[in-house]
Amino acid sequence: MKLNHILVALALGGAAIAHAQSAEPVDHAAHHAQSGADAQELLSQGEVRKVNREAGKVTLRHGPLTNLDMPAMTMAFAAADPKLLDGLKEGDKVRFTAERKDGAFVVVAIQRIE
Ligand SMILES: [Cu+2]
Repeated sequence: MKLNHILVALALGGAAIAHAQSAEPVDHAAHHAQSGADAQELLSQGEVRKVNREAGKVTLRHGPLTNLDMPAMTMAFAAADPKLLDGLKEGDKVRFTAERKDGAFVVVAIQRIE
């Protein structure tokens, strides 16, 4: 009887820990589902040179973009969603994914590197 109580307590404790650990990644996944990409899809690295929230554009100094066959350079990208620019400022190091859409280069996901 006593042993059963301990096992129940362990099971409940274990469940609580599992739940606590799963809570953040679930939120994280939901957040990124909106931007259409998760961290593993952030293909490129760069540095924010300018953020133009009114125009929904960000200027990035980026390394080679292998998916776009583009060498390293500094250029402006349109943001697929203006919310992607939230919290970004000049000088931030970022990982991002850019795609070509209708002839324009668009950032579809971007994340600051801490
Ligand atoms: Cu470029």
